[in-house]
Amino acid sequence: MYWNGRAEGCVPPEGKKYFPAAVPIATQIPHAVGSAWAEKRKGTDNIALCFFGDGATSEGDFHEGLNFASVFQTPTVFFNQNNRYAISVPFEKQMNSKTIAQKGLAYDIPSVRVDGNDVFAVYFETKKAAQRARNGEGPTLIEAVTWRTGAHTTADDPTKYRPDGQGEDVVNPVERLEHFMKNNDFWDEAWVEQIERELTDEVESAVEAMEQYPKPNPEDLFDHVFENMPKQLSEQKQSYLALLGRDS
Ligand SMILES: Cc1ncc(C[n+]2csc(CCOP(=O)(O)OP(=O)(O)O)c2C)c(N)n1
Repeated sequence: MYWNGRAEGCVPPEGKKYFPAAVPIATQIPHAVGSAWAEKRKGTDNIALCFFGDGATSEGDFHEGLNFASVFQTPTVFFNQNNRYAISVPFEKQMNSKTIAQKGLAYDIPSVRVDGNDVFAVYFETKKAAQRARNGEGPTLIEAVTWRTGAHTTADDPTKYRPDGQGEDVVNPVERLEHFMKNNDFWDEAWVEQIERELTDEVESAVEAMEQYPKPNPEDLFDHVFENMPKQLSEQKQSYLALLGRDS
């Protein structure tokens, strides 16, 4: 729903505790710190788990968020997906830091760098960090080093900026887990087929349900940004609706 431009896609399903996706890079970081701090003050054992890319760590929001989390010892797990590119900008051109994890140390936040394509390492470190947060031991930063296998978006063409062959040696984490399971006799073909069938059905019925909805309302792009719409935005809205042949 979200990726089809429907505002309903911003509403978490019943019983799930998550925030809508945030398109402005890194704004989710102070949100995660604030919500974790609120939970701490309320005395619950809820924690906030926050995901962001390597590019997000070049934003002020990342640094403000980490500083605040450290000062107030909020139960926040910062999970960095370092896929080595912020769209077309490689890690090395974007920062002089050798790692993302070292940025956490500046804020005295326990920080760890893991192979992000190793399912077990990611699970183990995330679980440990969540436990620390729940125990009142404050925030953790996890840097999971991974690789973006495709383009950033449908408007992006990585062949324009990535050297030929770069990333070819990266093993897909799902395939890696499959090898591990097969080598250790955990692989059950019938079970795998059943899971694949169930998940395909689930995804197909979700797509069908989404397709029943009318097309997104173009006014939603403008209406939920400010409580009182500024003049410039209002003008943009009018001209966009006029372009679509509609009046407001
Ligand atoms: C504040 C802000 N500036 C610029 C953009 C445009 N933009 C979209 S994705 C992106 C790169 C993000 O890089 P990274 O955090 O490494 O995430 P990933 O490449 O893994 O998606 C940029 C600059 C944006 N969405 N928000």
